[in-house]
Amino acid sequence: AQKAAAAQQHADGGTPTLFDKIINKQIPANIIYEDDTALAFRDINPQAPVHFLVIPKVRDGLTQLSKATEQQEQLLGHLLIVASKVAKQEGLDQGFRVVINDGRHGSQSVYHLHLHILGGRQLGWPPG
Ligand code: DGP
Repeated sequence: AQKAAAAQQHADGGTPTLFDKIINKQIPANIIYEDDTALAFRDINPQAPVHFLVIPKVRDGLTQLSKATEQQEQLLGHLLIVASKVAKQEGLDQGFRVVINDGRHGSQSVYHLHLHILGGRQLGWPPG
Protein backbone atom coordinates (compact mmCIF):
# COMPACT_ATOMS: atom_id res chain seq x y z
CA ALA A 1 0.00 0.00 0.00
CA GLN A 2 2.89 2.34 0.84
CA LYS A 3 4.41 1.61 -2.54
CA ALA A 4 1.15 2.43 -4.30
CA ALA A 5 0.90 5.70 -2.36
CA ALA A 6 4.43 6.67 -3.39
CA ALA A 7 3.64 5.94 -7.03
CA GLN A 8 0.63 8.25 -6.95
CA GLN A 9 0.82 11.85 -8.03
CA HIS A 10 1.31 14.42 -5.33
CA ALA A 11 -1.63 16.54 -4.25
CA ASP A 12 0.30 19.38 -5.89
CA GLY A 13 0.11 17.57 -9.22
CA GLY A 14 3.82 16.82 -9.38
CA THR A 15 5.47 13.47 -9.85
CA PRO A 16 6.85 11.91 -6.66
CA THR A 17 10.63 11.92 -6.34
CA LEU A 18 12.91 9.53 -4.53
CA PHE A 19 12.93 11.98 -1.62
CA ASP A 20 9.35 10.80 -0.90
CA LYS A 21 10.74 7.30 -0.43
CA ILE A 22 13.40 8.66 1.92
CA ILE A 23 10.72 10.54 3.91
CA ASN A 24 8.57 7.38 4.06
CA LYS A 25 11.65 5.31 5.00
CA GLN A 26 11.08 3.09 1.97
CA ILE A 27 14.67 3.55 0.87
CA PRO A 28 17.50 3.97 3.35
CA ALA A 29 19.23 7.28 3.92
CA ASN A 30 21.67 8.47 6.52
CA ILE A 31 19.25 10.71 8.39
CA ILE A 32 20.99 13.11 10.76
CA TYR A 33 18.04 15.29 11.84
CA GLU A 34 14.28 15.02 11.81
CA ASP A 35 11.39 17.04 13.20
CA ASP A 36 7.70 17.48 12.33
CA THR A 37 8.33 19.40 9.12
CA ALA A 38 11.95 18.90 8.07
CA LEU A 39 14.42 16.11 7.42
CA ALA A 40 18.20 16.25 6.99
CA PHE A 41 20.24 13.41 5.49
CA ARG A 42 23.68 12.93 3.97
CA ASP A 43 24.00 13.44 0.22
CA ILE A 44 24.67 10.17 -1.61
CA ASN A 45 27.28 11.92 -3.77
CA PRO A 46 29.12 14.21 -1.34
CA GLN A 47 31.01 17.20 -2.78
CA ALA A 48 32.71 18.06 0.51
CA PRO A 49 33.72 16.18 3.68
CA VAL A 50 30.33 17.16 5.10
CA HIS A 51 27.46 17.38 2.59
CA PHE A 52 23.88 16.97 3.69
CA LEU A 53 20.46 17.98 2.40
CA VAL A 54 17.60 19.63 4.29
CA ILE A 55 14.12 19.06 2.86
CA PRO A 56 10.54 19.82 3.84
CA LYS A 57 8.68 16.59 4.68
CA VAL A 58 5.62 17.77 2.80
CA ARG A 59 6.41 19.08 -0.64
CA ASP A 60 3.13 20.96 -1.10
CA GLY A 61 4.05 22.45 -4.48
CA LEU A 62 7.62 23.20 -3.42
CA THR A 63 9.25 21.35 -6.26
CA GLN A 64 11.78 24.18 -6.43
CA LEU A 65 12.43 27.53 -4.76
CA SER A 66 10.95 29.52 -7.66
CA LYS A 67 7.56 27.92 -6.89
CA ALA A 68 7.54 29.13 -3.27
CA THR A 69 4.57 31.16 -2.06
CA GLU A 70 4.18 33.70 0.76
CA GLN A 71 2.30 30.99 2.70
CA GLN A 72 5.51 28.99 2.83
CA GLU A 73 7.58 31.76 4.38
CA GLN A 74 7.66 30.14 7.82
CA LEU A 75 8.60 26.73 6.43
CA LEU A 76 11.39 28.24 4.33
CA GLY A 77 12.77 30.05 7.38
CA HIS A 78 12.59 26.83 9.36
CA LEU A 79 14.67 25.00 6.76
CA LEU A 80 17.44 27.59 7.18
CA ILE A 81 17.32 27.28 10.96
CA VAL A 82 17.56 23.49 10.63
CA ALA A 83 20.50 23.90 8.22
CA SER A 84 22.33 26.03 10.78
CA LYS A 85 21.48 23.74 13.70
CA VAL A 86 22.65 20.59 11.89
CA ALA A 87 25.80 22.35 10.61
CA LYS A 88 26.64 23.02 14.26
CA GLN A 89 25.81 19.40 15.15
CA GLU A 90 28.20 18.33 12.36
CA GLY A 91 31.00 20.46 13.81
CA LEU A 92 31.18 22.99 10.97
CA ASP A 93 32.49 25.72 13.26
CA GLN A 94 34.76 27.16 10.54
CA GLY A 95 31.79 27.89 8.31
CA PHE A 96 29.83 26.19 5.57
CA ARG A 97 27.86 26.90 2.40
CA VAL A 98 24.12 26.62 1.74
CA VAL A 99 23.04 26.07 -1.87
CA ILE A 100 19.64 25.73 -3.50
CA ASN A 101 19.77 24.61 -7.11
CA ASP A 102 16.73 25.83 -9.04
CA GLY A 103 15.70 24.53 -12.43
CA ARG A 104 17.80 23.71 -15.45
CA HIS A 105 20.36 26.49 -15.20
CA GLY A 106 20.70 25.76 -11.50
CA SER A 107 21.46 22.10 -12.32
CA GLN A 108 18.56 20.91 -10.20
CA SER A 109 18.03 17.15 -10.55
CA VAL A 110 15.48 16.30 -7.85
CA TYR A 111 12.24 18.30 -7.95
CA HIS A 112 11.51 18.39 -4.23
CA LEU A 113 12.98 21.57 -2.70
CA HIS A 114 16.23 20.88 -0.89
CA LEU A 115 19.05 22.88 0.67
CA HIS A 116 22.58 21.57 0.19
CA ILE A 117 24.87 22.23 3.16
CA LEU A 118 28.57 21.78 2.39
CA GLY A 119 31.53 22.13 4.68
CA GLY A 120 34.57 20.57 6.24
CA ARG A 121 37.04 22.09 3.76
CA GLN A 122 37.84 25.49 2.24
CA LEU A 123 35.31 25.97 -0.58
CA GLY A 124 36.10 27.95 -3.71
CA TRP A 125 34.10 30.79 -5.20
CA PRO A 126 32.54 31.22 -7.72
CA PRO A 127 30.96 27.80 -8.19
CA GLY A 128 31.05 26.27 -11.67
P1 DGP B 1 20.16 18.77 -7.04
O1 DGP B 1 21.09 18.66 -8.20
O2 DGP B 1 20.29 20.10 -6.33
O3 DGP B 1 18.74 18.44 -7.41
O4 DGP B 1 20.70 17.70 -6.00
C1 DGP B 1 20.13 16.47 -5.73
C2 DGP B 1 21.05 15.79 -4.75
O5 DGP B 1 20.41 14.63 -4.24
C3 DGP B 1 22.37 15.31 -5.36
O6 DGP B 1 23.45 16.01 -4.75
C4 DGP B 1 22.45 13.83 -5.04
C5 DGP B 1 21.37 13.64 -4.00
N1 DGP B 1 20.70 12.36 -4.11
C6 DGP B 1 20.12 11.86 -5.22
N2 DGP B 1 19.59 10.67 -4.96
C7 DGP B 1 19.83 10.40 -3.65
C8 DGP B 1 19.52 9.30 -2.79
O7 DGP B 1 18.88 8.31 -3.15
N3 DGP B 1 19.95 9.40 -1.51
C9 DGP B 1 20.65 10.48 -1.04
N4 DGP B 1 21.03 10.45 0.23
N5 DGP B 1 20.93 11.53 -1.82
C10 DGP B 1 20.54 11.49 -3.11
